[in-house]
Amino acid sequence: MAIDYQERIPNNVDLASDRSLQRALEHWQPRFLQWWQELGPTDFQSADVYLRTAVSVDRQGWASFGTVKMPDYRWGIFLAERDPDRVIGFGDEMGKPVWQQVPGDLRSTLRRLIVTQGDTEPASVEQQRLLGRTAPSLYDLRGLFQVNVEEGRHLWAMVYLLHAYFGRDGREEAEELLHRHSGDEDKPRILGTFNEPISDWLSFFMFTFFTDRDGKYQLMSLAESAFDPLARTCQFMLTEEAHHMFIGHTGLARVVKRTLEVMAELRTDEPEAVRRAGAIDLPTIQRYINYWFSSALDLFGSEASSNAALYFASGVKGRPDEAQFEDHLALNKTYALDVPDGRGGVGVQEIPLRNGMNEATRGAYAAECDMFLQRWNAMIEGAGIAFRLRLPSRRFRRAIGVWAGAAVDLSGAPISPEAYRAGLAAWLPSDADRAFVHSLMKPVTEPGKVAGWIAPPDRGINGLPINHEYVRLA
Ligand code: BYC
Repeated sequence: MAIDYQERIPNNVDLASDRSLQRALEHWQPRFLQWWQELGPTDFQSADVYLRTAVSVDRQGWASFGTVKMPDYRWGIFLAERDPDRVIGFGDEMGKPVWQQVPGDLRSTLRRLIVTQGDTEPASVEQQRLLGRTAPSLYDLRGLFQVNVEEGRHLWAMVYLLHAYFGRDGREEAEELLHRHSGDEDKPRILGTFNEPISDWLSFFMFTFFTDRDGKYQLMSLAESAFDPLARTCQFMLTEEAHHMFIGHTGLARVVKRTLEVMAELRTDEPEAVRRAGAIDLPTIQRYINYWFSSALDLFGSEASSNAALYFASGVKGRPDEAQFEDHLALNKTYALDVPDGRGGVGVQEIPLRNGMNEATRGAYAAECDMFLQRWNAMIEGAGIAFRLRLPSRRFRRAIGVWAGAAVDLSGAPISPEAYRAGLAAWLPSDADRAFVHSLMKPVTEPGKVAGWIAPPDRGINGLPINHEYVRLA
């Protein structure tokens, strides 16, 4: 169904035919806009931004680009087309028709997942709200705002499901999504990472690289759901999400590129010399990777999870790209899990495969992250420098799961609590690192110019040149 832009809430779900749902969402809309004004990107609400907006859910030509003031962005409800023949692709209900309504016995499970997913979207906007003040270029400023408006739309995606399928409880949860705030002591966001401030652009690129990529994996899992409206919602969210990760990996590649240029100019690999020349030294980039990767790993949940087994068995949540697996039942199989053995070593525990789904997905995620690190390592090697970027072990600095709180080094080897505490100071960004990175965060607002700590992008947006005025400041 085409997207109806005549409506107050653009949609392709025929909202006009369900008056009470339409009224309920129109009641929520001004609250969302108020939240956007209060906790969305600060300072730039009246700037003209070159943004893309979804105009169709077809794979080809789904977006249109144009200059918009952010509060006028058309946040709407877009689901991928329905496949009338779709059947459940995994678990105990495999082969049966997918659900168009929420089964009574899975109501609270599904609601909790949708609320958890929904909560991350406004959280990330809140985390990033001050970043516009220090953007390294207008190109990057536009990228930040594109991410922000689309995370706002992803909130709409989850709020639609809550309103349309969960009655009064759903409406209450939708209100709560605007009441919890990132970092709020009394009402924090649900998942850990989403309460950590993102106050510099290196962290922003780390976040869009590591955390948005968790988002991709979670959305891919939910896109397999037997609850068809959830699956279709997530399928379309993934289309938008790809650009967020693009911002992350190209942003980090540009940071590394600039650092290598400065190292070549100075003929040094001395971190202090690199810093004095206004670039970010490779060891600091490594410490930021250690921090953001370990933080993102927790977002996959515990290694051994009875929740994950229930999601899989019931059809609520599958594995990313479930079709690529041969066996969609995952019964009578085990997953060999590394666990602390309680004596300072590592043991192996066999758990039912269904309980190990979080860990299997976390493994695929880590492999994808590593692929990008190897690309950057190829750049570093090409520059003749011996340093290599590495992902820390999946056991490192965990707060969720069997390794939560465990004293391990970057390679995952158990160490004494004293060595761990001392090691953390060297492995994670120090106050001095953060102060240095912050000192580089000076806004660059002249079209085509880019801050000295990051290389320019390879190309502009939607075929426009890099020096296009992507944001016209009011
Ligand atoms: N922090 O069996 P467990 C994105 C809780 S990012 C705090 O280990 P389960 C985006 C858990 O809730 C993707 N609590 O885990 C990115 C449970 O609590 P209760 C967001 C945590 O349930 C960038 C208990 O621990 N999407 O989209 O198998 C920008 C035991 O649970 C954490 C989703 O998360 C944590 N890290 O899996 C914008 C998808 N981890 O119920 C957006 C929806 C676990 O005992 N969520 N807990 O009180 C899920 O699928 C699952 O809830 C999780 C956890 C994968 C998060």
